Amino acid sequence: MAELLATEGDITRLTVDAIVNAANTSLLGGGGVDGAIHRAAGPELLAACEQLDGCATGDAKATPGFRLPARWIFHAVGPVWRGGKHNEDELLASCYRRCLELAREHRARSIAFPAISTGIYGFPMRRAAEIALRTVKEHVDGSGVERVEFVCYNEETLAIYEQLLSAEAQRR
Ligand code: AR6
Repeated sequence: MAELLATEGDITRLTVDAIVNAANTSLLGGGGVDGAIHRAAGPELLAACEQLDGCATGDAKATPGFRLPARWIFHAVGPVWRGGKHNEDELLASCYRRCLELAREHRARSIAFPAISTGIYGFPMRRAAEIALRTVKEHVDGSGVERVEFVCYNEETLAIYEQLLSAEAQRR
């Protein structure tokens, strides 16, 4: 089983094989982590994204990392939270699963995820974190990924991930 850990910080600064972006269906940039990634990666990223023809919700597409320390960016499109009865959980899980598939295709052995959909898209944090951890645990074996980092943008998010990870460690 791969190492799973939670850290606090800015995902754009991480030296990992792949970072995940919380993008929108246009893949042409936005606010939040998407804006930060486009600023840090440089204008070549937008040019690469323009070639991708958008991305469906629940899916993910890869580009190089350009000026980032990370080699790849996997642009995942999470669901907008609409109360929880519009397939949001499944679509969010699908983002994590698709990113692990992209990791296998691109031979990425380390990957860092932000908390997809929990900012501008309004997905409740704890529910999103549970889905993130469960989906990664289900699909990481066989992906070739050895290290998964859940990057938390604030202390509250970190506390949630750490609690879920330690509960998991006790169960094993
Ligand atoms: N590093 C790590 N996490 C971050 C960073 C960062 N630099 N910046 C924000 N976060 P959001 P979404 C956290 O809003 O909810 C964009 O406009 C943030 O605290 O970035 O999926 C896209 O273009 C939150 O926990 O993404 C879409 O239109 C998490 O990242 C839309 O926002 C995700 O917040 C996507 O919304």
